[in-house]
Amino acid sequence: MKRSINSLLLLALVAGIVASCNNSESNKKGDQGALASGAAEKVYVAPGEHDEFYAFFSGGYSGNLTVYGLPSGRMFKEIPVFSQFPTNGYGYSEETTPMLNTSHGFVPWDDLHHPDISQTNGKLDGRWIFVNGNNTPRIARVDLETFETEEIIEIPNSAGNHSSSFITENTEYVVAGTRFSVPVPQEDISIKEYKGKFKGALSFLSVDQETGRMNIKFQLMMPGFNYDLSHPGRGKSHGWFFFTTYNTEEANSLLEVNASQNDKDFIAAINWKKVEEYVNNGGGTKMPANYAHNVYDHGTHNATTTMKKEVLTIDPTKVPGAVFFLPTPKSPHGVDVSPDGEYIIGNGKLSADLTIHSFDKMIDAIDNEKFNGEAYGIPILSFEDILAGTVKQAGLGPLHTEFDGKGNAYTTFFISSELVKWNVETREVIDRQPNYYSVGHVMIPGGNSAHPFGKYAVSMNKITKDRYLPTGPELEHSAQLFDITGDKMELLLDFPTHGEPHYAAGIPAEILAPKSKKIYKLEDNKHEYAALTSGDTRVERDGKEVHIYMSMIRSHFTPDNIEGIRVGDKVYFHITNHEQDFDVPHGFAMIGANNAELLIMPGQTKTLVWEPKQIGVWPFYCTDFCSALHQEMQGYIRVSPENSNIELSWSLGE
Ligand SMILES: [Cu+2]
Repeated sequence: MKRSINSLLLLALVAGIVASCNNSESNKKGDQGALASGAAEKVYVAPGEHDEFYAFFSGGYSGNLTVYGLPSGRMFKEIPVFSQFPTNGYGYSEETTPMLNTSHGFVPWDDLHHPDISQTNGKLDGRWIFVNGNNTPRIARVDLETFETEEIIEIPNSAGNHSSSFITENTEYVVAGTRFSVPVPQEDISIKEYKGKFKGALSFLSVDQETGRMNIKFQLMMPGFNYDLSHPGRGKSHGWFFFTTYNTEEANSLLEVNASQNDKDFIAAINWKKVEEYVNNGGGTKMPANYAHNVYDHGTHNATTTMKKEVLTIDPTKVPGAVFFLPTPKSPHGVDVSPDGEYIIGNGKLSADLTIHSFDKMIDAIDNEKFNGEAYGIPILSFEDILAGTVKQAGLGPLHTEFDGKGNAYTTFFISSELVKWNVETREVIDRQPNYYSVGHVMIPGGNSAHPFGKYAVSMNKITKDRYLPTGPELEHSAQLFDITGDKMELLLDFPTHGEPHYAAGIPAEILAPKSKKIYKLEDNKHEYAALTSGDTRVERDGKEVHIYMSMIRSHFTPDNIEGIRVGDKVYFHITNHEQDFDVPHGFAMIGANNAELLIMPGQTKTLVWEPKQIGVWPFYCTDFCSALHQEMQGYIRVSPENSNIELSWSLGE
């Protein structure tokens, strides 16, 4: 019977059948009626009032992180992380381009999947949010005072950095697990040699508790499966990390069929405290590597890149008691740990049932060495020994689970497009609500911590058709907000999200809002090219390089007229914003610059490079409407022929 359900599921997946995706008439009836006005009141945040939660959504293939308010669904900000962002010049200014350096060169894009907020004792502390770059494996740290990307570290020996970036309950570690296994070290071999030769690196990045700085402490070199998602243990399971696998078949072609053969794949249970102890005692093998570590400094307003040359690798069979496989049906995607740390929920995307493992039973089986075989020397536990229970036939295509902190779990079902609420102890389904359509992740603020804020659940849906006015063949993806305070979930709101929303992380506004930075103090500006007073402004020539030390304040640049620039020069505009007032950035754009603009925060210095190719008198201007005389905030640069002897000069108010 199970086999036939699995084959049906597989068929549905392969054929791309999306259930309940097309009946807009009945949907409209379902959404409205008596409750519609009540729902509107629950999401209404009156003009001038603030939302209760911040929600950070991954932008998927936009490479960015977007910030929304809940319950209003209003978008507050887009934070550039892995992609160049013309809106504020990130990845274009001289100060920020180093953030996008990698061992493959400058890579101004990535596919951002899973945000996770830092924790202390299993509670969200709002210091940082970590996100992963999936394509060119990277982990970034965004500071939650400035909402700016402060650090990006590349992950060597990894490919498709998908089971990332999740953190332990005191932010000791951020993990970066590979989805694709690859030869380690990379070599020129036949792809047919996959089985046994490819490795799956699971990287543990330590986090400095003062600065947030990351460092790859060790990489576990696991068998060549696909490591899809991960979650930390907490409470009694603190010290453990759990990763789902698929393709335990180690197929290298037509995975939709060939990686769906085994009835069960694994959740890899990693006792990271044991590995850490092994490493601290000198264990592991240092291996040559080449990866970029990019750090942004808020004092100098500058990012720097360091290329690292070594990484510590661990053979899991050398650390007894540290790594085990938990058999889990079937091609599991999400793995989610209950707030108390006891239940490890594996969602086999080709299984009709949800599998709930017991941490206590797992420890008992390990202590009694009740193993049921091994894979590449790693003990496999027996499914029956560790199973706490199953949620039977809860839906089709389970993906992800979050918790409300009141004993309930909320699981998304991609194929049957629904959110299902069930009781963690009794495994009984309590409620189900349709999603519009093809839901991926669900987020409850604090849902990946020991202390969720179980008021709202947000589903992130892959398909949006017929929910909004059409905008050509593509619609923005969609999030749906549910009130989860009652027995039944209540759909309150649809709102669009930018790019492809994967995971999201939510946090009460009262934790973040009071510490949000309002200006950069000018006296703390340590930028080497800053002009801290208008007296510091000047223009200097060094061969063909010209450095303009410029300042800006409402509503002029100092200087605003510059002569003596020549065709073939490389002109650096180093511009310091002298405002010391909240929310008064100025912009800067130069005609003909093969670049974006700059957006410079109060007290900050940023640099734009311009290589003039044509003689003439060329204007620049402020791009951010800053005052009644914003249009007057402009200037000119005279460009003379390459061989001219016009003297360098600059002026204001003459
Ligand atoms: Cu301005």
